Amino acid sequence: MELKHRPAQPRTRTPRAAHTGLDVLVTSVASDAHTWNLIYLQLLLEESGHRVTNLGACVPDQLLVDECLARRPDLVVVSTVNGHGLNDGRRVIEQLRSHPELRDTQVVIGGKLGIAGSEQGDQIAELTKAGFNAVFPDGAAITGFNDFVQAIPARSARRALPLAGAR
Ligand code: B12
Repeated sequence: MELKHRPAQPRTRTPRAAHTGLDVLVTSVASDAHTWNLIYLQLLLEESGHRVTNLGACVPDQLLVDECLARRPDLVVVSTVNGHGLNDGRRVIEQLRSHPELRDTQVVIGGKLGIAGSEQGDQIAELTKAGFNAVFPDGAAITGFNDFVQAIPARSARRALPLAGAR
């Protein structure tokens, strides 16, 4: 619907944020059909000024790999809540890291990673060892995730780094 009267333009402009926002891929894993976790993460990230592509639930491994290779996101956020996160996560990160182009991509995983009562400490250790940059189990404060994301420079900014510091 077209607006007949345009609302008045604000007189002042919000100063541009120093952080220009990241290209983020939000995804679940092949076995997981839950979706509200993904919507939550998308809204959270968009609210902080990031651009989100949400692949949705039950994402086949190869689709995730293909999307990462095609989009080269600054950050991949894997969410899983059905209790199979440890196995799914290990398999997915192994496939992503097997591509040289994705070895340095920031990839995190979070949610209800195992079934109730399973050891969160072990899950974090295993998933980190498998190649995730960070693991956010259920119950972890969301501020930890926000701080982690905020510390990632966008790829455009990384390209502009002096060669000595670039990876
Ligand atoms: C709705 C629901 C469903 C719906 C999903 C519909 C849909 N379109 O999403 C349906 C009916 C399909 C479903 C199916 C199943 N479900 Co279900 N489901 C739920 C329920 C009731 C709510 C989930 C929800 O939407 N929460 C709202 C979102 C916003 O919150 P969230 O998912 O908890 O995510 C939060 C955090 O985990 C965190 N988070 C998540 N990911 C990430 C990632 C990062 C990086 C970070 C930082 C944070 C983060 O942030 C979110 C906000 O706090 C929960 C129980 C509950 N009360 O949580 C069970 C639950 C998740 N389901 C469960 C199970 C077992 C199943 C089934 C296996 C049941 C079955 N036997 O068929 C199937 C699995 C299907 C599959 N293939 O995955 C279990 C998982 C057990 C576990 N992990 O210990 C739960 C916990 C129920 C229970 N108590 O047993 N489910």
